[in-house]
Amino acid sequence: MSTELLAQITASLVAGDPDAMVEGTRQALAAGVEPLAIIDGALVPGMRIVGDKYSTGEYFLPNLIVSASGMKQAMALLEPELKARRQQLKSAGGVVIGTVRGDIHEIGKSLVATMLSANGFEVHDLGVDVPVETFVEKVRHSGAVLVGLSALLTTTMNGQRTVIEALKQAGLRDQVRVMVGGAPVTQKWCDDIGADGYAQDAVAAVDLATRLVAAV
Ligand code: B1M
Repeated sequence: MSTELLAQITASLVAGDPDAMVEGTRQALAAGVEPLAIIDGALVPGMRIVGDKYSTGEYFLPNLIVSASGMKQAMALLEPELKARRQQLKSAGGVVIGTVRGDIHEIGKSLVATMLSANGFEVHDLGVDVPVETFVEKVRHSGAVLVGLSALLTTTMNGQRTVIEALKQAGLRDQVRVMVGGAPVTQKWCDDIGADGYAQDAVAAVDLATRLVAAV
């Protein structure tokens, strides 16, 4: 019964049907399936399948966005249940992420944040137009091992360099790895500003984050 429910949730996630996914999650909880089992046994494998299909060109960005949004809705149902049971997701590492100051583009950054969260990272999403000091303070107080900086404008890209410099000034640069991304960002830019890695999309960001955290 629970195996069937989990398979249904995975199938609706892969099919891009958030309503069915949320309903399936509700039914699984009502049937007594543990929230962690729903995450590990249905949602994460489903997101992995979607990511693989995107990587091979079978799925496109809209598929990723719909599935990520369904995953977010399902996680919103599960998080209070997890807290109530005092269960913790096995964290793959803490990540502070945001779109840099002056830039309000949110969709790509949120997609990366959701994919990281779906893959077990403890994500502190600071939102958009994030002041440099907010990144620094969050790194200082959260114990995160990774910082993700998104920028969509050529005029705001330099904000990524500014955050890296501020982390150095604060004596925190050696504690964290810095990952950058966003449409105008390139590997060359990443190297120029002294970031640790560049990912061109949300799936690549999960791979990169996993590698960077393993190297901390
Ligand atoms: Co804006 N905008 N926009 N915009 N906008 C672009 C970026 C632009 C390329 C459009 C164009 O002219 N063709 C252009 C930038 C030109 C440039 O600088 N080179 C532009 C401009 C000029 C502007 C304004 C200045 C327009 C104006 O007001 N005159 C203004 C700036 C506002 C500001 O930020 N201060 C502006 C405003 C807006 C809206 C508010 C209307 C809206 C944003 C709404 C929102 O986010 N809530 C918007 C949108 C929607 C876009 C486009 C059309 C789409 C962006 C998007 O969401 N893509 C965009 C054109 C384009 O990119 N083709 C454009 C989908 C998203 C999933 O992809 O964000 O690239 P993306 O994220 C990808 C990867 O980049 C990567 O993974 C994501 C998922 O695959 N990635 C990361 C992103 N962050 C990452 C972080 C990582 C790793 C990977 O690690 C940390």
